[in-house]
Amino acid sequence: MKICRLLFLLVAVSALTNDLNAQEGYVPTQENLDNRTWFQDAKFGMFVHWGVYSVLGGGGDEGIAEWIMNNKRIPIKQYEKLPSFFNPINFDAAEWVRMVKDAGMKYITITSKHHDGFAMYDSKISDYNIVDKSPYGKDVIKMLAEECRKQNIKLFFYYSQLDWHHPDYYPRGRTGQEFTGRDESGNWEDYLEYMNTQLTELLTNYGPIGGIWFDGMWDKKDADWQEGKTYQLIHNLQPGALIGSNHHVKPYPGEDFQMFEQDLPGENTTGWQGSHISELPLEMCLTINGSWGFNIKDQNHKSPKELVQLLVKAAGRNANLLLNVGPMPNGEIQPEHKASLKAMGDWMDKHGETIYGTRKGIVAAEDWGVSTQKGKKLYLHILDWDKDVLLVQPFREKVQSVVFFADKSKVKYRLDDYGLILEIPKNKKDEVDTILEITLK
Ligand code: FHN
Repeated sequence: MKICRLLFLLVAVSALTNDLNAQEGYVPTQENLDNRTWFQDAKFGMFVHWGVYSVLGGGGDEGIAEWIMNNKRIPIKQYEKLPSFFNPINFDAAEWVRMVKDAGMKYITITSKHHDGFAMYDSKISDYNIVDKSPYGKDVIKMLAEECRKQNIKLFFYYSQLDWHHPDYYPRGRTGQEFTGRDESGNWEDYLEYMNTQLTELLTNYGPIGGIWFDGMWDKKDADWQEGKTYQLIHNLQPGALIGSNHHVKPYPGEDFQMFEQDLPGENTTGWQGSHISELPLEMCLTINGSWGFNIKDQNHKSPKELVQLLVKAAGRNANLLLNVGPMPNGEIQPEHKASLKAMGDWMDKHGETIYGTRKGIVAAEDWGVSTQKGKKLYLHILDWDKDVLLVQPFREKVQSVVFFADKSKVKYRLDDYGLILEIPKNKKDEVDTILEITLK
């Protein structure tokens, strides 16, 4: 059985033509386009960086968690001990998915393999995985996929193209060099074949998935990643699956959404983002504290207010918020992060109507806030404004009514050539987001 399964995988991968660098001429199917709309309506998802690196919890250094192998220059021989310490006995897929739903999130994107090369699922092409190498011995990705289906939450797989463990990830890139202890040799084509085989496993063994979240091309910017072949493979196996790649440049043909790391679209506080904002569905990924993976020392937890405001600011720029947690090695989510997610869920319970299914509104993002819109309903999200009168300009639409979203009470306003002038008395302000609901004629 294992041999013919592997045979099927290898045939599926090698059947592809390999002259495409990007999936030139890619035409998304109607199913894919419908899933893009679903994605844009969903607005809010949970990112999960979980792996054997969580056992080290950052090693007492802030800012490193999933990068500890590279930053602490831990050779493969030593790092390979970690899986034998990884035993998440408290992992409860149902509780995770319930927590996601209670937070108002619609999908999960989890690390199926990160840069350390360790597969968090039952890979047949490599025994460097949670089933073969950890005392836990169970496929957590399978458990999560089943629970997501039960609770109607979509599941995306983060997959690292960068691999500090595989001998054929050669020539090495900017990271994971000689300290790993790998021979200074390797076959890049074999590595790409290996990667495509693992992706085939993820796209054939876990039911319909939301999509693939690639990361790591930036490690070998000039390499021939043959991503067209990979994208075609994915779209052949699951045409509706959405592909995104965190390469920080203009999306390549074959990609279905564009992500921004730790930055709102158009901003570049990290220095990574390209300036290009595509017409594709957009997503901003964000740490809930200062780390992606679990870091025992990291107390830079963002406040629920800050998190809600970033969700709103992203929605006002047509982008989803993919909010990250780094589970602990025992399989639990830190209590501080559970509390913040619950608080966001409470806010979404009351105000979700002004976020889900909307697109950025006719009023552009400003320092005071943003707008979201669904048809004739325009929502002004006033996030940071200490005056009692707000002038929105330009504003050329005809207005039928303006009310405070919270209690539907009337807002005093005047519309003239200058724009829309709105009165916002102090007692009507909300310290997180004062939402005005404008019904356009
Ligand atoms: O190196 C990764 C990092 O570990 C993490 O996965 C983030 C998530 O967007 N992406 C890379 C850094 O750009």
